[in-house]
Amino acid sequence: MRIYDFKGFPNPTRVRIALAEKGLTDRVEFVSINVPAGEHKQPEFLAKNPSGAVPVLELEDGTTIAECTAITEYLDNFEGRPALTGKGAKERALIHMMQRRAEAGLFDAVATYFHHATPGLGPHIETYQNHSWGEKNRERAVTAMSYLDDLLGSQPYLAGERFSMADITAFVGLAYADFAKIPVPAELTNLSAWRGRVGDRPSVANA
Ligand SMILES: N[C@@H](CCC(=O)N[C@@H](CS)C(=O)NCC(=O)O)C(=O)O
Repeated sequence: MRIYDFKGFPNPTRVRIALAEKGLTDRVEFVSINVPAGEHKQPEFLAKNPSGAVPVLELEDGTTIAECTAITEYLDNFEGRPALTGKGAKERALIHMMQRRAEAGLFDAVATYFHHATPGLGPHIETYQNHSWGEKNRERAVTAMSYLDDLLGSQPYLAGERFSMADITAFVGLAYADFAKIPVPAELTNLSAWRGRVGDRPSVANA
C-alpha cells in the first residue's frame, strides 16, 4: 500500500493516526506530495484524486482511495478486526454520525476559516477567498466545540465508551484550530479533559 500525503498537514495526520492505531504504519510506503508548491494540482496527482487533495491511498492493484473516512474504513477492515469504525449496525452508525458532526461542524469549519479568512496556503493556491464566509465558519467551529464539550460531559469518547474514527477527526480538528488561531474556550473543560486522554494515546502522540 502507498499513501500520498504531506506530513504534518491535518487530513494526512488523521490517516497517520489511524495507521498507527491499527499497527499498519510499517506496511505503507509514504509518497510526499508537495502541497504548498501546488504538486497536488498537477495532472499526475489529479489522475489519482480529481479533488486535488491529500491523502490518497493506493492499493497494490492500482486502486486509489481518497477521503480520510474511506481510507480509514479500508485500513480498519484490512485484516478483519475493525477497531475505529465500529462493529455491528448500531455502533457503526453512531461512529459515522459523530465522525460527520466532528468533520462538518469542527474540522471543515476550521479549514474553511483558514482558507477564506487567513492567507491560507498563499495566493497561488487560494485563488478564491470569501472572508465573511471564513469568519462565519470560525463561529461554527466554536459552536461545535461547545456541542462536543456538552456531549463529553456524559461519555468518555465522541461515539460512546470507545475511542473511534470520530475522535481522530475531532482531535486533529482542534489541532488545526490551534494552528489557525481559533482558541478553544477555557470553560470547555470536558473537551480539554478528552483532549488530554486522546493526546496520551501513542498513535496520537507520535503523529
Ligand atoms: N475531505 C478530504 C479533505 C482533504 C484535504 O482537503 N486535504 C488538504 C490537506 S490537509 C489538501 O490537500 N488541501 C489542498 C488544497 O486545499 O488545495 C479528506 O477527508 O481527505
